[in-house]
Amino acid sequence: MAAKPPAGDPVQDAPEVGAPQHAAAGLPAIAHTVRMAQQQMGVTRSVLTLLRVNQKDGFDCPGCAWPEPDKPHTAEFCENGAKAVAEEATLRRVTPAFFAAHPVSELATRSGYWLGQQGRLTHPMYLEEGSDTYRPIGWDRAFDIIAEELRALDSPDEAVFYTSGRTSNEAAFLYQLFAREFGTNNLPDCSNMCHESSGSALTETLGVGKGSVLLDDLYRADLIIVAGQNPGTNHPRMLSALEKAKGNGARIITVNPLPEAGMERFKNPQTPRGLAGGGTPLTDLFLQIRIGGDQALFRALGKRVLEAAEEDPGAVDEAFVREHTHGFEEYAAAARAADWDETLRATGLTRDEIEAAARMVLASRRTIVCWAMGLTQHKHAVPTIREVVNFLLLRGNVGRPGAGVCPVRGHSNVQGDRTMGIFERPDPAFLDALEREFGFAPPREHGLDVVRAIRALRDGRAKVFFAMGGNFVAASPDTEVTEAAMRRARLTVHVSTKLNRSHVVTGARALILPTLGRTERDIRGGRAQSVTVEDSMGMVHASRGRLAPAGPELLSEPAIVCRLARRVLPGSRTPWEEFADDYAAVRDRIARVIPGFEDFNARVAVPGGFALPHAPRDERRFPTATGKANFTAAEVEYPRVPEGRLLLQTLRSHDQYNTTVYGLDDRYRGIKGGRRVVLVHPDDAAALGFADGAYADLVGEWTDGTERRAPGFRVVHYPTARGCAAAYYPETNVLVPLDATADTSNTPASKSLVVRLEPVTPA
Ligand SMILES: Nc1nc2c(c(=O)[nH]1)N[C@H]1C(S)=C(S)[C@@H](COP(=O)(O)OP(=O)(O)OC[C@H]3O[C@@H](n4cnc5c(=O)[nH]c(N)nc54)[C@H](O)[C@@H]3O)O[C@H]1N2
Ligand SMILES: Nc1nc2c(c(=O)[nH]1)N[C@H]1C(S)=C(S)[C@@H](COP(=O)(O)OP(=O)(O)OC[C@H]3O[C@@H](n4cnc5c(=O)[nH]c(N)nc54)[C@H](O)[C@@H]3O)O[C@H]1N2
Ligand SMILES: [Mo]
Repeated sequence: MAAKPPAGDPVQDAPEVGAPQHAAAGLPAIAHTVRMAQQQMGVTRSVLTLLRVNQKDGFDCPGCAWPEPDKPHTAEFCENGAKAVAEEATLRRVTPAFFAAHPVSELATRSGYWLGQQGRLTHPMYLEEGSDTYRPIGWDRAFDIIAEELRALDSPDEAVFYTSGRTSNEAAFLYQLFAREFGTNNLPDCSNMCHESSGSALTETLGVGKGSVLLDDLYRADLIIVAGQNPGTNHPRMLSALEKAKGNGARIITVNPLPEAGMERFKNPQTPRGLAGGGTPLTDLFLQIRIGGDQALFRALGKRVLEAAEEDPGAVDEAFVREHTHGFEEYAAAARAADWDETLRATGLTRDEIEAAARMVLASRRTIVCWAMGLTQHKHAVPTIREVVNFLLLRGNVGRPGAGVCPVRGHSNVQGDRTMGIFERPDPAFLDALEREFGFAPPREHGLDVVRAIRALRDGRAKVFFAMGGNFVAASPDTEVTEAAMRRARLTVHVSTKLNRSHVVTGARALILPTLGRTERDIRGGRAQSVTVEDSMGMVHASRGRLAPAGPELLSEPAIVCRLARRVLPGSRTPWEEFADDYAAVRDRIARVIPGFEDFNARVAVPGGFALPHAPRDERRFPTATGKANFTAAEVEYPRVPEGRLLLQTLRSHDQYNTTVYGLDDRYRGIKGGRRVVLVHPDDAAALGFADGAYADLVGEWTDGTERRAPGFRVVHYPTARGCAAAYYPETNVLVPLDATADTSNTPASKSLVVRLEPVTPA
């Protein structure tokens, strides 16, 4: 077996491995922040910029969707928020001269890390059919090309309009309006790959596809269960909230196949104890679950609650169940029948561990469950999240203080984009409201989500792909299939801040449209404009950039949509010119179309913004088909893995933001200088014959007999759950079959892939 990466390894990757850490943040986090920020922005700009993050008169952090506390610290400090800011506020530039020197065929051989490190895009660029080099192009000409290709389509449904979750409410509202006036609901978004399973499960069971807790509820909870989430890396500010909750007496159960440092101990860099002392231990009980075992776990906890109610009727909140829920009997029968042997097989836990968790559940009057991608990206993700709801409903833990469901969103405005109508299956009431307000007949047929859009491109049923942000080619599953699908398009267009893989795997013609980031001043109609965003808890607030734009050619996202709309829809009665220059006018329309936004401009002017209404949280009203909160009684599912195979999850390192790689380290997991690593339990690795430091290809085995290969990974002996493995995304997206998706939500099942390791022999 090779001791070094095999020759021809596509990425310059030489991981060094040390011991995983047991605490997050502290002084090293500050040191890393300062270094990364200065490399990208220089000293003065770093200080000025970082002081503005998440302040009431500043910009919303382009990092995650975790809410701001009422009184943010002067520097509401977060290492990974700072990296996201530095990535955007960098002083490096990708100019027309850069493109002249680097043909597309060359850029296509570069790693995503290298592409992103080149800096901010400064000019609209055009790749002519048959050409290998992007050339600068004027905005008007760029819009002409898009209009030309859109008009040449046989049907508006041959166009796809993708959105990534950084887009502001105003831009998102205009964008979906444009797509629908053009005539299609083909509005896939990153949510389709992210929390769609949460939205599907919560809409069906509670009537609202969003979380039901506010920050204050976390501070009041007795018990917080964090399942399938790594907040130390992906939502670092959540650790401060958990620390505060613990200070108020909450207990925490962590459910994860990996022991994540951030959930073990938090060294709050804002407190002396966090900087110098040992920090705060967060997790009281760690359940090291097998990948995909969560539905079985929550079913077993429900079973224990029902059994406890036989002695203590108070164990089940009977009044709540009677008054507010539907389907209890059927669920209770299924839960009582849950089989312990199967539960232990599915979860990989011991009976004692589950009993310990059940005691904590029964001792808690107010319980919250938080989750992220560890629950949403499985074949049975939707029934898993429905099971979380069952578990909470039993003890009346929805719609009262200190209790509820808390799906923790990813992108900073992914929740707001959906509220604004970025959805391929829009609610008819929303379309009715658009029709009334703008006087056109919106299309009613459902559009394409991410996976269906890829199939449509692959099969030639979609011909124009337009992306409002994101990196579709790298973020999507089945990289080879997706790239081939993209290359079949007539035209691909990306509104972007940074160079990425999606700019170099293109349709016959391609455009890059450079746009402003969150941190930048947006002057339109002679005035500094602000935009709004909605965080993971349904709080809406304003965001205003302060930095000089990365270049004079950049246009804001709202302005791009408005100019495009006017060019494509010359007869449209929508006042696109007015909207482009006055975002408050857009907000006035949002206020008239979307419930909860009444008086939008006035309410968002208040520092801190406002909370959107949430019927289950505010009034225990459940706008579901039954008018009640629905228990569901699905069969318990869990992944079955053949002998000699592992179940692979694809996850994030500490130095990346989705497809944007900031650096090659994963500090908390003890990995340095490389990303092609696969974490395997030492006993599994030994049984398979892989020493720590050996190299292997990851070979995915899909149910239809096809295989997919990701070459050259260093095997790292790591304390993950038995039978499980972990490796970083997007390098492993090549292993995710396009058809491997969650039932109902159609989210790629990128957290449960059956793989075998094949030894790599030195070249
Ligand atoms: N710095 C930074 N911040 C980010 C992002 C980023 O890339 N970088 N991405 C943003 C986005 S879009 C999102 S969606 C979020 C993602 O936030 P997370 O969901 O925290 O992201 P992942 O790295 O995918 O981590 C998944 C976690 O679930 C665990 N897990 C995997 N499978 C299972 C399972 O079957 N059961 C259980 N119980 N646990 C499991 C993994 O071990 C891991 O701890 O973060 C957002 N914030
Ligand atoms: N295997 C695997 N695949 C996954 C996941 C996984 O866990 N495993 N996670 C999935 C998840 S949760 C998500 S959310 C998706 C992410 O999918 P995407 O949202 O499509 O991907 P990002 O990497 O976040 O997009 C980065 C690009 O966005 C652009 N950008 C950044 N800021 C702005 C801005 O303000 N405006 C505009 N217009 N552009 C901007 C930059 O050009 C940058 O290169 O990936 C999914 N894919
Ligand atoms: Mo996400």
